[in-house]
Amino acid sequence: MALFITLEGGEGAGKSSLAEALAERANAGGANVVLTREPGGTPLGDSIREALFRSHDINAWTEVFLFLAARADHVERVIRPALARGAVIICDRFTDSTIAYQAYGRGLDQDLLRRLNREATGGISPNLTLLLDVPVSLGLARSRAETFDRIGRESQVFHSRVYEGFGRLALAEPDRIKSIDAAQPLDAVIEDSWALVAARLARLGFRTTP
Ligand code: Z5A
Repeated sequence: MALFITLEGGEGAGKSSLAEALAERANAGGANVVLTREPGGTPLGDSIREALFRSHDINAWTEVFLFLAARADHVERVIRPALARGAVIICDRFTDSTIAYQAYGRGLDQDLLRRLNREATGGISPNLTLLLDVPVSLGLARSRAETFDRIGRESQVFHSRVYEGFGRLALAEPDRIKSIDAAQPLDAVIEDSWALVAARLARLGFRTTP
């Protein structure tokens, strides 16, 4: 049985750091782990990622279709095959990011974006989504020390709308989307997240005490 986990949250929430830690622990427990991200995860997805973040001025719908093109390729080449062979997939961002950033952040039609997400994924949905909840100002401050992409450079008001969007998504789907306090030190974020992931892995028969 496969397990599809996605990590979501605003800029600088700590998703990449957490993804690596979770993958390492799940691997140690004997799972076949696929660590991937969006946009990206395939050669075409990586090219789209570069185009998305290198270009300075992209129309909001152009942005949507680039994210969705990357997603459709990623699902077909990486996610669906991994699910078929029973892997544990840990994916840094997925469909919820499109709703949070393009619907709540950019103000595009949410129902239409949901329909487009369904087309791009063929209806595949994560079993578990960890939403790293960090106040916008703290997340931005963490990321400013790193490289900032085009969307990261949007205003604080934009990032606040995205934050609100993620919160609403979590309220609407409490069984799938679990909020993690990501303002804590990274070790605590990892422990809280691992408790949720380990419970799912244990149900699938994997060791969870590496
Ligand atoms: N996007 C979109 O609009 N629509 C979509 O459909 C999709 C994406 C899929 C790129 O995403 C952009 O694409 C993103 C949303 C948009 N733009 N924004 N904003 P990305 O995931 O590649 O980029 P990101 O979210 O900007 O990543 P990030 O800033 O690197 O954040 P992160 O992966 O969540 O954090 P991190 O790299 O693990 O950590 C950042 C720094 O904080 C680093 O120095 C860590 O050491 C530090 N850190 C992490 N956790 C902690 C804790 N707990 N305490 C202290 N310091 C910490």
